[in-house]
Amino acid sequence: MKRIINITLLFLLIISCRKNDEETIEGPSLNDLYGPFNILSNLELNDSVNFSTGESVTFEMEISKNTNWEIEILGSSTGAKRKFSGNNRIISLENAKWEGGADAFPSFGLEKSHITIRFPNEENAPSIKDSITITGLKKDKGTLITSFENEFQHHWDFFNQETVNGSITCSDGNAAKGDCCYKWNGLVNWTKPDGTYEWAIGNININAPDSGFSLPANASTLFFNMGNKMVHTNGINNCFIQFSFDEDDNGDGVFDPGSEDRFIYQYWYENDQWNLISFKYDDLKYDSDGNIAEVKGNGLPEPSKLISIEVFFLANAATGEISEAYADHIIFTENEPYKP
Ligand SMILES: [Ca+2]
Ligand SMILES: [Ca+2]
Ligand SMILES: [Ca+2]
Repeated sequence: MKRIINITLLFLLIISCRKNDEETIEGPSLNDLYGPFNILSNLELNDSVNFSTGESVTFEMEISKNTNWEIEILGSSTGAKRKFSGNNRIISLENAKWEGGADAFPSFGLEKSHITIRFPNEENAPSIKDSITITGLKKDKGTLITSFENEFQHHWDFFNQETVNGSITCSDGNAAKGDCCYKWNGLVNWTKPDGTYEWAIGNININAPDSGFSLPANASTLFFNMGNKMVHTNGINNCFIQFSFDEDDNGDGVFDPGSEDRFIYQYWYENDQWNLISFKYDDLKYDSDGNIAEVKGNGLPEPSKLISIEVFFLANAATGEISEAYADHIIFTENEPYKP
């Protein structure tokens, strides 16, 4: 009896599959899948794009079949990169609309951008090359604290070891965004009086102007973001950036380290490229082990009370190496991390 039911089920299954086959008219045609590769309509781009006015670039092409395609955009002077990929026959604003962003730091500048379109699975397909000049940058969403483009502000502070240069540098092609960033470089190779190796290289205190940072109040939807690159350094476990976020909990206009919140966040070296450090401001209430952080104030991360951000570069002097690091583009964003 069981066997008969199984056979009946199998029969029904075959019938239903057949029925489906006959009625299927949606989905790719055989030509879309296996036909010859041709470009049916060529890419046509304007010479320039001004992202600051809301313009965007749409890559529109039609090819004869579904096959993998990749669009790569490369900033000629910044080296910024943006990639799109897909496997549809139609390339359009649905799958290839560029609004001026990069996949990671560095960001695009006002520059010529080289575009390459490839079809990696088609042996005889040409790679298509074009270019477009960026005449206006995309507008950042969020509250920009600084991108170090406007010189050292009078209300900031800094410290460098005697053997370290730490300052804003411009026009050396090293910024994550814009023309300038903050750079530390120097050799610190001594021990402290207690015999342990020195780690401090240099720091910068981004103090709020008298008017405050004007941040949104909700810590649970606010992200802190900064670009960071550590090079010529001591590698994994030997260098890091430490942020201190000082809050004026009682609102008297000064930070009292004995009774107010100083939240600490450490970002340890991962690689020698630009990285986006990004985290939710509210997460500062936890330490790196996920426990409630020990602070001296009310223990609540409160963006509207933030009065100073310290960016501190530390590296292990025991390695005897020159330490070099860059910081750029400190910006708060709402609901999601910054997009370079
Ligand atoms: Ca910058
Ligand atoms: Ca205070
Ligand atoms: Ca607080």
